[in-house]
Amino acid sequence: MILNKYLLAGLAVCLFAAQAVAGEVTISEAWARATAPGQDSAAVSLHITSQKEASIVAVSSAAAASVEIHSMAHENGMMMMRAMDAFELKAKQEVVLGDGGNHIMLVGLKKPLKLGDSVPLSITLQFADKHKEKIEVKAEVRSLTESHDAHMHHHD
Ligand SMILES: [Cu+2]
Repeated sequence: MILNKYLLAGLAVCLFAAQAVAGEVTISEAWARATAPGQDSAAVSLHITSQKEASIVAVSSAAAASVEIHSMAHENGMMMMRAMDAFELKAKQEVVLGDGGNHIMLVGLKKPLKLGDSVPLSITLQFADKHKEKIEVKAEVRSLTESHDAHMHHHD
């Protein structure tokens, strides 16, 4: 049956969607932690490398009402998170988002993130010459106890 064939082709694409390459930009190791009951926001970790200087100007996801890029900074002895309008990427330098530092935040999750789910993200980059590129990536949902980054998220 033709329909089945298309569905299978779709699945095969998803298997390696955790790594996305669009022209000059490589994104890998995209993942999010499964949410705890009542949690309606979640951080997404990923590695991103751009061959040219660029900035992340927008992130969206069908899984959340909005997606923000958060910076982390120590202020008056407290760890503060702040939404950024754009996140700069230097040429050929891998940036790790989420590792207890700057991260992508899904705000207003439409449903809890469960182990084994994948979260679609669409990341828009703008280059120095003003051209924009949109990259689709799927973040794999790992278990709640995944200890990749130790910091806890407290919004509000
Ligand atoms: Cu955050």
